[in-house]
Amino acid sequence: MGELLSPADTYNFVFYSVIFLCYGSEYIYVNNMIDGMNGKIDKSKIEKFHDDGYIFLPSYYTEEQVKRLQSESNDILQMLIESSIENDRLSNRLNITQREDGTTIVYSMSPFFDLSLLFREIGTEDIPALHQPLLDSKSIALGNYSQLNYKQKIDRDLSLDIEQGSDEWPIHSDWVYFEGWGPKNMLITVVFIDQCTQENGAIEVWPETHKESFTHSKNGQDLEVSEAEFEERLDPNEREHIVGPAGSVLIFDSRLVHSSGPNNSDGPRRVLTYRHAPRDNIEGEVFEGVARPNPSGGGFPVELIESSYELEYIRNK
Ligand SMILES: O=C(O)CCC(=O)C(=O)O
Repeated sequence: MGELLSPADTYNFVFYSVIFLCYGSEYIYVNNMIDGMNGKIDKSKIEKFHDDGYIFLPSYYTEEQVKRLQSESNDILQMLIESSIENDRLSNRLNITQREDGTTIVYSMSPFFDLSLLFREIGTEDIPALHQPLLDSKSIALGNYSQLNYKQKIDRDLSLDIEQGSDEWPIHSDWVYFEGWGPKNMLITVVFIDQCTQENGAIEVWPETHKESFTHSKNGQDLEVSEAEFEERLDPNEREHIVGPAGSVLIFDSRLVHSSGPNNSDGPRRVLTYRHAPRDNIEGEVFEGVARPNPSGGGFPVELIESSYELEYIRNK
């Protein structure tokens, strides 16, 4: 005859089983959901980030938050265009080009950290929390190297000198602009203010290219992967278009090769592109989650000049 468990043993068995079911399963849960914002950065995303060089979080921000992003972008653009007209000079924050088809298009705008508390807080609070599980470190926003890429047509006559160009971004890695002086392990984080589609010029990435380095050549003011390297080492079939709804977030390693085509739609294709680096890799001062890496690489801070013109416009309104 087998031995029966004593009442004390039965109690212990039940007690420890309950403890294991509660705390054991929580332990597994905690380790699968590596403390990302809203649990969105899980282990598989961390692996993808290291393997492919990027991750994509569709609809990260709610529709309500997207409306705030859009209205902030509209207000800033209106202020910069109106103050440029009022002062009869194009704001140095704005990069506006005239395409071959005659369309005037706002390509990019920077710096913006001094113009928008909303955009600054996204860069100093939301994004560093998303980066934490990817970097294992606190990330710091590089304020003067973050920009808003509008890809937005302007219908009115600005009566200002606008250079001929295009709204395409050449095939490049961002790191080549910083190599030799910039903080290591930089990340690029793109917040979709509008839906991004192939038609309106969504960003395209070449997965895994962050593991190699590519020779770039000059194309006007931009750098792009040299033609020979493109032919030899990049397969257009491996390019991925990162399409998704407004409010989505794309995070990629600054060495990843990427580009984007023209906006052939009628609406804007706006994205915030933030540059961040781990705190330990930044030399120089950090203030409230923002750094201006040294040397700033851009001469005199643009915002210190531009804000005087912007205030003049607001005062005259
Ligand atoms: O906004 C885009 O379409 C691309 C931006 C980009 O490539 C960059 O900022 O380096």
